[in-house]
Amino acid sequence: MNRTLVLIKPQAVDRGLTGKIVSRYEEKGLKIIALKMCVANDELLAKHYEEHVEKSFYSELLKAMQQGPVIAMVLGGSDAVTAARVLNGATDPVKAAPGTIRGDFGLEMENNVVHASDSIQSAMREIKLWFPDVQ
Ligand code: 3AN
Repeated sequence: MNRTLVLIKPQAVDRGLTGKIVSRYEEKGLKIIALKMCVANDELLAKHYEEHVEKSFYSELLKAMQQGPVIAMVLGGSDAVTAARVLNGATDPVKAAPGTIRGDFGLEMENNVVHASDSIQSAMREIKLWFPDVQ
């Protein structure tokens, strides 16, 4: 049993996909431990994407992540980190397999629908950033 941080990105929220996407995780068996809707500020995103801050695509990523509210969730379950990554599919939605969230709902790298922590360590770090009050 572990926990992971999932974000539904602003463009997907704007497209009205929140319910469908949340259902994918719930139907898999992952439990929602915390959930909120918020507009992420520069500081939070710089910490969240610390490995990307210096990269050429960061300003586009920042713009995409701030074009509206995100849905942030803590999901828990048996190997939740891996389960959420597999449900999400490959980072590039064009290459993501059909049946995955990105494969079914995304077309552009900058708007790849969802985020999920890539390791248990990242999950612990990201959950603290987005949900400082969740134990
Ligand atoms: P993942 O979200 O699958 O772990 P990361 O951590 O490599 O992928 O990338 C974080 C986010 O940065 C992606 N979700 C995507 O929106 C964006 N991104 C990554 N690589 C690129 C790229 N080459 N061009 C544009 N955006 C990118």
